[in-house]
Amino acid sequence: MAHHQQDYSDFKFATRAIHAGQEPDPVTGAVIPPISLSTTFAQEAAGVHKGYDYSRAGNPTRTAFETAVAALENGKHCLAYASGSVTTANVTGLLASGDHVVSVNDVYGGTFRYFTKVASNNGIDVTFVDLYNPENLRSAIKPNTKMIWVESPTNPTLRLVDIKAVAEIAHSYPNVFLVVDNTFMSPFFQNPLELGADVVVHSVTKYINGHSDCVMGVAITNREDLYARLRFLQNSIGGVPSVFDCFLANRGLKTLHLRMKQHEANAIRIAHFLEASPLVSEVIYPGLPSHKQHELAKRQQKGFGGMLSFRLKNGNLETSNKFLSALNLFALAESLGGVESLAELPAVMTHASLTPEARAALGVTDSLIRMSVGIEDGDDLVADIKQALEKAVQL
Ligand code: P1T
Repeated sequence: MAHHQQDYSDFKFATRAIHAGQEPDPVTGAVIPPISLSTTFAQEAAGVHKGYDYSRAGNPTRTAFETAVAALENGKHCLAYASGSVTTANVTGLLASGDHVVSVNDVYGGTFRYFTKVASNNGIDVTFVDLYNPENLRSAIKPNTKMIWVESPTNPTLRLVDIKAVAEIAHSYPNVFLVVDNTFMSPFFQNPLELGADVVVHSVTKYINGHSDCVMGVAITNREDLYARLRFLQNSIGGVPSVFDCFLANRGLKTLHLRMKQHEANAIRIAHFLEASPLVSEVIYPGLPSHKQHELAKRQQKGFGGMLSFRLKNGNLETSNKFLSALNLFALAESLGGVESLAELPAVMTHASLTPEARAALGVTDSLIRMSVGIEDGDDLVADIKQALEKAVQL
């Protein structure tokens, strides 16, 4: 925006992660984009400026981060927000009262809450559909359907949606656009725009920042019409991230490729360990051949990621709590995607805002444990899980 940014689209992921949007500062030569705290920018004449007028509308540190994320998702445009949740609200702001949304049924609890308790108050009708069979989308679409909302893999039961198939169905209707929440995969393991999505969103709070120290979100698109409207909404609603958070997330994403490889290596080890354990009844990880959609995962994703869920044998609220409290390295905490390992109980924590019926239908039971596998030493993580299982589960 302010000065020419080189096009890195011909470069591979790691090069884009480090260079896109990171041109040395034209004034000082600083190699790292400075934190531009200024809320306002001097103009040469009224309305004549260097691309920035007021920081809510645009800020150089935010531009550096947005440019980098756009390059990682192979997208033209990226907009950053103060959280993943306000990103969801801004994207839903593309709709008007009377419009209809079809959402995959197994969404993040906060997204479910936004659709059912906020968007619905604004006259937006949302239908939740199991998209294991993409054809289910066709029967859910109504004449007033405008947006399809998908997560893949879903949070927390790691079901996949065939994004290409859903995009083809969505685009066979006029004025329907597809949004994919790509938080679980990160841009390193999946690029939904290439599969036909119109908008990709992330909770940057997770893998993109990667260090559990800022809350932020992004939306990426190649569509000029959607970008123009989203940019207008970003400025009008004003849910913009702090400049310091933009700096942190920009620093974090430079190691995204290295972190994702280690998250995945550790998750694969743990998934195999859990699957072999007599104290565990089911392991859900798209990288396991036992996962119902393993073939789709291999085709659609560039890797399997660092998230897994599993059920304790004969598990209930008490055994789940025992297991979670017995872990030493895994913090009992919500969130995911940071370098440190976390474990949680979705039924009571991240997915408590689903109705009990919705949780039961999805299999989000009191025995379902979700892990965000960090990048610590894999041997240490397996040993920690082993001792906690032995404390919690008696056969
Ligand atoms: O927390 P926030 O940055 O507002 O992002 C919301 C969000 C959106 N999409 C997905 C897939 C998410 O997982 C989240 C946030 N999730 C958690 C806090 C969690 O522990 O699952």
